[in-house]
Amino acid sequence: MKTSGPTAIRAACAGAAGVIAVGSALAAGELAAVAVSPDASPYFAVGSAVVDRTPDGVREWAITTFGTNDKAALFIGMGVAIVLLAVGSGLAQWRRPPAGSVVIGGFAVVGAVAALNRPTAVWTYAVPSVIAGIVGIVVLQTLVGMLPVPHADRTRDERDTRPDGDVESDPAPEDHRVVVPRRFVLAAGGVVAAAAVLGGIGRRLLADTSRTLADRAHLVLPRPARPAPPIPPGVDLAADGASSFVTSNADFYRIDTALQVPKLTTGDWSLRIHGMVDEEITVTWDELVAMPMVERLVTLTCVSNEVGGDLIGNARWLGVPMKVLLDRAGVRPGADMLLSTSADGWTCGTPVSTIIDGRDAMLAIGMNGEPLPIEHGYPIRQVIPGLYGYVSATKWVVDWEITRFSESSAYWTSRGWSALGPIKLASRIDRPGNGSSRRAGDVVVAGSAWAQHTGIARVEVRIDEGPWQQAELAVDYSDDTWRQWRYVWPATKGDHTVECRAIDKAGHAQVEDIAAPAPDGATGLDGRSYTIT
Ligand SMILES: Nc1nc2c(c(=O)[nH]1)N[C@H]1C(S)=C(S)[C@@H](COP(=O)(O)O)O[C@H]1N2
Ligand SMILES: [Mo]
Repeated sequence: MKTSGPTAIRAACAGAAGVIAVGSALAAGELAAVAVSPDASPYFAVGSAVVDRTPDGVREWAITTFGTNDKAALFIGMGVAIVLLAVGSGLAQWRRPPAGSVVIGGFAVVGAVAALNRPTAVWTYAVPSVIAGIVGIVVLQTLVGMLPVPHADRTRDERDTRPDGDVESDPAPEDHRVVVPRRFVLAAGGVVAAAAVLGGIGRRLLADTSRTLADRAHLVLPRPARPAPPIPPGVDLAADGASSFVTSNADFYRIDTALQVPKLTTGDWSLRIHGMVDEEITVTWDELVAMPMVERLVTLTCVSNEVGGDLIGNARWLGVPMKVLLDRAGVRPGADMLLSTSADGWTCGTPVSTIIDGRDAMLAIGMNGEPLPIEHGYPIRQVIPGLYGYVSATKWVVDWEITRFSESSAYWTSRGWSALGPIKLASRIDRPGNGSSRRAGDVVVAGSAWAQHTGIARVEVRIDEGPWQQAELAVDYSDDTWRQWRYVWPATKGDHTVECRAIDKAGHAQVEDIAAPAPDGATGLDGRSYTIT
């Protein structure tokens, strides 16, 4: 049919109008959020709601598949979903007005509800979504209103012969000649340009970390009253292919629920300690940095780390023992949980016993000789040897409530993860990489093993599920850090598998049965396949 061409083109324009309308709505939402809070941005509020509500299976799949790129994957996924819905709203508005406006209004409601559900929300968090909805609907109605209605391109003959004699409104005269009105193209282009500029300004202001970075650049870390023991030679087997003993800040894994990083300064920061305490106190930055500092190397691990995974890192932390602050407030008898809260509302429940039992549980302000990087918790975070990050390592920490496990739960524990999260004994092969091929002869296999706060006593390796053989251990640094190992394998031609297991200083061997990370950490042996030629 000769009229299908113009109809298809106009449908495409309606779809584009939907995308432009939704894009302008998002741009308006970003700009409006500048006046409220980054967490009030409709886009990020919905993203955070998705993060908070993702079912466990999906989350594990996402972390396994995308690792520390899980946030990028979420943004791409949301982008695709939004574009599809936006095209749909444009087409709906064109075919059956005001259906598309209803869809955009629905988006705005979802945004507002998501924003109001942020832990830090006040009622004004809804405002950016409302503004976004209004802008989106106005743009959609304006642009789609400029397109000839779906049936306007039928010829007069076709319309005259319709049996019910229903006569559609006459299209404007220029519509007979022009498939897409010029003013639609002009208006669409204008809106795109305005949305790109204003939305871009909004996004840049929301993501602006310059105040925090300037504060960080001026921060001079105090000297530790108790420095970390020096690292003796033989601790690092990086030359053999094991992960380097100290992980640089740039290489340190990052895991958190923060789609937008909290942007605090030392001046903004204070820590309120309340709940089951003798005296409620608030600690300011100046008070904190006047306290004696300790420096320790501690290996952090994420509970989501798969067997053989890389959600682990070892850094030199500088900070104040958490016990010092608990003692100032005075923990009342019966309290067994420290519920810590981050500036963005994330929560974490830690056994009080692990803070007062003498281990180096600290409120850290330094990481590898620098102030904490923003994404690792600037200006301050918790580090507790022996516990997975989700029950110990609160970044951007601003609030401590002393409470009881029987009365409170935290972010991950209310999503099915275990209340207690001691790190499980584990080991990993770092080199050679899986699937490598090597010449027959001596092949050096190197890796790491960890059992934080217990320590690694032995690592063993087996070839093709044969007998376990002793690996050589690196010099022991401390029970709170990982320990590297190497094994010189007299490799013969053919395809082989190599597996490792660790034995801790309490005499326990690594659990070989395979368990997924949820609810309290993965178990199983790490193995690699090699081809020897
Ligand atoms: N505020 C905040 N702190 C947090 C988290 C979070 O989501 N928000 N995640 C925890 C988890 S699960 C881990 S494993 C560690 C990771 O710390 P890193 O990103 O510095 O490696 O941070 C912990 N602290
Ligand atoms: Mo984690």
